[in-house]
Amino acid sequence: EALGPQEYTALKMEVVHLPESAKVLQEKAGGRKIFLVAATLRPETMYGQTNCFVGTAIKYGLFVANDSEAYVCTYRAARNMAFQGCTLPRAEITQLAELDGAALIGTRIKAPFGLNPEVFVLPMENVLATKGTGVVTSVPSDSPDDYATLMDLRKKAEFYHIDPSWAALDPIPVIRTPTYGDLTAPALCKQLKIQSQKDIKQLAEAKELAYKEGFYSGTMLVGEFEGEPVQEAKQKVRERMIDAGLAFAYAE
Ligand code: A2H
Repeated sequence: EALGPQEYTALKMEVVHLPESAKVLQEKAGGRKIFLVAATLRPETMYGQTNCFVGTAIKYGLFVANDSEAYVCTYRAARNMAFQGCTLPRAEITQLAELDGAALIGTRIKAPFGLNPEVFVLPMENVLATKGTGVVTSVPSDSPDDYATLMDLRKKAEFYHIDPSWAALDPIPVIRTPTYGDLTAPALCKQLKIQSQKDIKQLAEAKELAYKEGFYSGTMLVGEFEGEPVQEAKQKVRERMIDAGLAFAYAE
């Protein structure tokens, strides 16, 4: 756990299609556009999104951002956003609806900057209700947790109550590192013999290694900053997303 405040990038993933189980969002949104908001520490990897994760047992709310937009995230995150001025002014919180993460599974959303323009919402066991927004965008090329979870979902689609087609997008090379090549997370999962998202200890080690190698030695393979070191591209990609209205700064 970091000592100072974590500076996240809150990614606005606009809902394109809701399953029956999540129609309450549309009914309560008052005509506003609906976004799942995902907190990430690696904005430069967003080109490689293949899906998005929620915790099935976590409670999510639909919160007013302004007259034309509403955000799906935990109540805790909405309160932090309100105090940081990301949603309604004067730290006001207006909740329009509440639902379990399970109801969101199968929602189709836009993936800002993603080479796959749209992705599906899928379940992840290790999503913490007490961190970020409770929504995690998935980049299996560079996040060992995301890769291990995606492989679990593919192996046991029925067990996880998902349509196999929702987990069909493959990891996309986004960053090249000298040690792990173009697909850092799959390489590390193989090396550390990670079998599933339940291998918490090995995943913590893989996450650390992937983060350090990517940040200090990684080079962008795609996007506007192709060829640049991750250390330089990271902030630039973040600014581009914020300037485009696709993300905002979120700290906790
Ligand atoms: B990261 P830290 Cl490519 N529960 O984004 C579990 N994990 C969560 C979460 C929650 N409630 N909220 C955010 N996260 C994930 C991208 C990424 C991330 C890559 C590589 C590593 C990585 C794509 N997923 O994180 O404990 C989010 O996943 C490892 C550093 O606050 C977020 O960034 O340090 C990261 O964990 C924040 O974790």
